[in-house]
Amino acid sequence: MYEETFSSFLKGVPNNIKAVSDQTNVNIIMGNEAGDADSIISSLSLSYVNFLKQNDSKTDNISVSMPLVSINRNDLSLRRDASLLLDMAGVDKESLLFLNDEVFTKIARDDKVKKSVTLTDHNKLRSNLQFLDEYVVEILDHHQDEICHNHVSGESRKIAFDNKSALAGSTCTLVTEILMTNKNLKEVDAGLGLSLLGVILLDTMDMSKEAGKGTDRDQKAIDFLMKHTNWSALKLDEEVRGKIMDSDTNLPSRSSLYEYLRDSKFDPQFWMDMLPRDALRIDYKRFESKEGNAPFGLSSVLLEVKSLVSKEGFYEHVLSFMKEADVNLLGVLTMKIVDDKPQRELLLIGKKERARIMTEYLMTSEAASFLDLVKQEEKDIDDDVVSVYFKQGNPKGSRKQVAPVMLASSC
Ligand SMILES: [Mn+2]
Repeated sequence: MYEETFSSFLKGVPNNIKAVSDQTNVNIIMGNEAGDADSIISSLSLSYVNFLKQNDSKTDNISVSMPLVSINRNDLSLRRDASLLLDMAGVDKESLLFLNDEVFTKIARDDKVKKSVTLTDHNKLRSNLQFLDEYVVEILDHHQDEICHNHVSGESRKIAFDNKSALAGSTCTLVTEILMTNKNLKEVDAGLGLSLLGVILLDTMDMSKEAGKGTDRDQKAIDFLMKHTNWSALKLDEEVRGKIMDSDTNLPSRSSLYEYLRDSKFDPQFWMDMLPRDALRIDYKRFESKEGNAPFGLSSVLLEVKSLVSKEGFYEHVLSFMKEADVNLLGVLTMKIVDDKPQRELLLIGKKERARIMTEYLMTSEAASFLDLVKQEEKDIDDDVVSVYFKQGNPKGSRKQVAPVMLASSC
């Protein structure tokens, strides 16, 4: 009997970890540093899906799972979509483990603790966790392979990315695929089904053709979750139920669920009220060459450039953010939905020479041409720093496409 639900399983994790003996391996499962809904939910859900599998094969529990929310505890409230989804799934957010929790930092830093690391939604440890390299045993991702942790290979290295595009719009699709191979599974736990479905819909923009994110694999995962989840067990308050469930079928309405989550994430008031610093760090990733050279940062922001730069103290926040993040080049990728289509812009801020070389590369190189960037304006921020504003013609070019182009420029 597998009474453990997604939410009760997660609630039990801190106690499981407290109870580990010297012989037990702690499997840390974590998403990427941007810590978006996909990163958070793929880590939590993979942990539970593994638990279901382990229960089936009746192996001894020599490994305990430690799913991590890969951001600081106080930052979850900034991830509105993920936060809402966890609430709807009945997950107690307080009992989750976060990047800055001592439970994690102690285990990560203590060489005597037996441990392994599974990366979801990224395939290269963030720079300040590189010391965990030797412990990485598994990768489940849909970003371009950065060819790191090369001791992880074969079945353990699942990277759904090929030729400039992701083969799955969401890591949660890959988690669902693992669930689909579990032959003994009779139905999918309601909280798990809702969490996975919600993220896949967010990441593929409800399989929008214009956005070009969703693939056949995402479609299959969506169909599987819709059909096999025990939706009747979902405990929702009446207001939310009215918003996301179809009252005739008692199944989630895909478009309503998607819109509800999307609106929470894009809420213009939420973004307008936010400090510039928070807008930059809410969905931020740092990149560097294989040799650790030429680092740059990319922040995804759900506001137009015009509104973003009009925030009070924007450029002061940018300069101090870049200093803290230790990068002298920062790209801000903005997106706004207009008529169900993403509209994208890029604001490049950096040391004059570097920003200009990068601008030149983005405007003229073959590799960058598919992004269809058109330079609008260049402006000095101070004696050393310049900002360059572009409109981006290609609505499909998100960070997943822009980052490899900038990395390849080696400028
Ligand atoms: Mn993802």
